[in-house]
Amino acid sequence: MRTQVAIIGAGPAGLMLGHLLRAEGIDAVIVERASADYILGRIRAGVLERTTTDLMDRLGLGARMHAQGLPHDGFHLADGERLIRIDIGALTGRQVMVYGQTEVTRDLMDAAIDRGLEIIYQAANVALHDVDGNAPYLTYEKDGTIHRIDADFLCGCDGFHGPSRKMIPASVATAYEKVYPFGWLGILADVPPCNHELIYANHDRGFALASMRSETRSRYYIQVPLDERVEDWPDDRLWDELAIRLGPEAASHMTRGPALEKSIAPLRSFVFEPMRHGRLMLAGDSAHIVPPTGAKGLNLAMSDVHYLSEAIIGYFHRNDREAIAGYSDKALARVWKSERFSWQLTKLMHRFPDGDAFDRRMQVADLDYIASSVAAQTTIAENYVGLPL
Ligand code: RFL
Ligand code: PHB
Repeated sequence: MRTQVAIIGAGPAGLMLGHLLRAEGIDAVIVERASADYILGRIRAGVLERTTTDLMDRLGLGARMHAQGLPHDGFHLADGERLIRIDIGALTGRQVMVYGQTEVTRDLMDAAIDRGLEIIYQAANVALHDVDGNAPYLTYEKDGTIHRIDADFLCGCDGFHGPSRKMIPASVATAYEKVYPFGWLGILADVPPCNHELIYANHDRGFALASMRSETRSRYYIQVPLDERVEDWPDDRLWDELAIRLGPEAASHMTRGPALEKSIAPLRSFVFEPMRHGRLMLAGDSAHIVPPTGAKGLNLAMSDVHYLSEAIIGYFHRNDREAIAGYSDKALARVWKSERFSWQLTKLMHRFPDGDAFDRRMQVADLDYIASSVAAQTTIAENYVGLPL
């Protein structure tokens, strides 16, 4: 098979990239290791920046998101008894949208066939070849046969563990990484949220987050040590811990229910430079990871593919080779700003096992300043709602 752009990975990055290219008449094929059901069963992001919702709208795929998603004007930072509301609506004139990654993915998957975007699911042993020559291609196995796709460009949208990033030689690359000494244990349950907005809580026993997917489905997280096991957290223990960490006011509105999903995710900051090598471009989690505290991972994947689609469209429609060459720097400039925000919010809201009394005083001073300064709240709000593309 021959196509213009072969995309590895049908997560949000790969699917959105495929659609943005198809909307400009560029041929694209997505090769995905998992099945569609498996991808739709992964519970991940919940908060969309305006930049992300604008991309869905531009493609004409925002109808269900606007009907079912929850626009939010603000969120809370809690520290002990104190609740600081960040009024993102008043401070930035914009909102975020609470609409699950699962739903975004479903909307993009459902529209693929109609728009001529082919997705090959359950492709095993995907391998990239000749990425620094003029005729790159990939191979994969399906139904006992080896298939080959020749393309002008290969786009690695295959997440943190995919094969694409490994094709960029160490001699030209730099990886920056910070691994945090804790993870997030998440629970999804069909119960109404305890607050109509998100609450990020810094408690003596560790961080907690009250989030949601809809008015009847809640998503909560707690900070746990890295060696914690999900089996050690039966539902009752987890609800008890959430009630303590989120504080009496939130706890009094918290409805308990059986877990639909429960899992632990490690926290990491990671950036891989450059995001292009020859005719291979990386986008989304394949090139960078942020800790989930800032709700930036999915949104960064979307801004990457916005820049990447513009570069590829420039190449095919205007023979603009510079755009391809400039993709990495352009994407990384926004990536690093989101990395900074996610890292700062993580440091502000979590208890670090090696943290001392001074570190804690710094958190309290920071939160005091945020509580009293419109400038500080504006900084948080404009980062949370999403920096301009
Ligand atoms: P994905 O979603 O990981 O998709 C990559 C796809 O590539 C496929 N793949 C392969 N395909 C073919 N061959 C191979 N060898 C392959 N290897 C892998 C995989 O099967 C998969 O389908 O990456 P993408 O598209 O870059 O999207 C990134 C986002 O998924 C991620 O950044 C967010 O989920 C992060 N995140 C959040 N982001 C936000 O913007 N807001 C949030 O509120 C938010 N909350 C979260 C999160 C991530 C979490 N976890 C579990 C990591 C909360 C959590 C708990
Ligand atoms: C979520 O609802 O899953 C969620 C919300 C906000 C975050 C991270 C995760 O910062």
